[in-house]
Amino acid sequence: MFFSDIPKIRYEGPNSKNPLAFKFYNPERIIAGKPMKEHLPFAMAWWHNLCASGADMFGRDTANKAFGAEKGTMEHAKAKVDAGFEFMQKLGIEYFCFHDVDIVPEADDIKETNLRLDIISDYILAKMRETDIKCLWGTANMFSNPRYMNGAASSNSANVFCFAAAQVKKALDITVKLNGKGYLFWGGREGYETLLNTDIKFEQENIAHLMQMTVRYGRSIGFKGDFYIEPKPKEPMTHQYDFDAATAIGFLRQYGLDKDFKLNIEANHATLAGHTFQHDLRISAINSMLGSIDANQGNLLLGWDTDEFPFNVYETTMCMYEVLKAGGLSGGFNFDAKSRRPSYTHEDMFHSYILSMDAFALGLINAAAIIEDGRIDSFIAERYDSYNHGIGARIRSGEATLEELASYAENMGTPPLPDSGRQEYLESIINNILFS
Ligand code: XLS
Ligand code: CA
Ligand code: CA
Repeated sequence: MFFSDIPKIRYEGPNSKNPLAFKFYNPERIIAGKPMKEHLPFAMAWWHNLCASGADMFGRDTANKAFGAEKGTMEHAKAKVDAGFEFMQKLGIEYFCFHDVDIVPEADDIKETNLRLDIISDYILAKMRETDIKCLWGTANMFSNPRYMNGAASSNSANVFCFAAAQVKKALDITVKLNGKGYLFWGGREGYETLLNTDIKFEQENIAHLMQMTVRYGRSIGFKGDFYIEPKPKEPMTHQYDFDAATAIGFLRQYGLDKDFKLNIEANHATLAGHTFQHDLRISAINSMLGSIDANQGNLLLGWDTDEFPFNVYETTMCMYEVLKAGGLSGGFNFDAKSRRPSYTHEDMFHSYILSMDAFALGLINAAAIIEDGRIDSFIAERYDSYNHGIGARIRSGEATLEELASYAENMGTPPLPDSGRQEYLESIINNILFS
């Protein structure tokens, strides 16, 4: 036991003052026809929760994530599994996500790294069988090691491409062994610093080659889940190819990958792209590609990815509104978030998850209430009413011609003016629903 001073975290309701209890996340409470925990398949991100220790560009670790073992050893890798499963069980989290190098220390020789991955995945599998904890998705870290400085599949070096392929193959093997629901590509280094040394078309074709090979291999070993792309516009590279949801969808369609891939949308990446979180969720959903979510929030005062634990209930509300409208996620809500550097104790790890599981529970409750209330949805429906009949219906059916519309406009008499957008009225409805 690594967290012996932390009890099992239970729902105590909004009046509880117990810092180690949920105030809003009540897993069994029925919302919109099913229990909260089914709407909210939460996942623990192995890297932030069990590995990241608070180091930043200017300072060393503040948190102790040794879990009683020497870092960089297989004993430490196992201790992280033990700590992670204890952590998830105490919070009632049913899924985890991992990179290959989160779960074992990478060796100089890839064959040795792969042996370590075999050992640790056996160990994880045994823990999964003792509990009801499952794997949401796995991925290969193709951005930390210096060999990936120019990208992985987009690298100028064919040998680096092969190394990336080897890592993807093994990470996918392990994901399949752990019965993961998805396999993720986040192209952190798949981008460029300057066009003076870059052939974008060549690089994008190579990224597609790796993904196509991965789909073929994955299906050949029986992987039935979704592949995911996680868009991010920049950081670490100046420009990343999977800029946002719309860009990633265009890429997937161009290379025939859209049937096998969905998107994993991260809140902080959407805001870095100059969008709201809700925007990228909506773009994914209307293209039937909303797969999974990396649940966090950014700091809009900063220009980089801060991976904060979500706290902003307006954001979680609009996120859950999109998720409910999309009929739920085939993936889950992975807390790709880290406690702030000065929040360095083990207790802070629990406070962070309690904060955000409650924030998403509130988001779910609010979103269901917005839909139930109906004023927003009926406003939107009425806003487009001019397309339900007459000339509007002809435009929608695709029957209208440009000449017909031009002559219609010429004979209109009074020049047209659309109805008010009523944004402030609609925002007041949201507050009315949230705070009554
Ligand atoms: C980094 C990304 C990364 C992916 C997984 O910004 O969020 O953590 O989710 O590689
Ligand atoms: Ca992420
Ligand atoms: Ca991130």
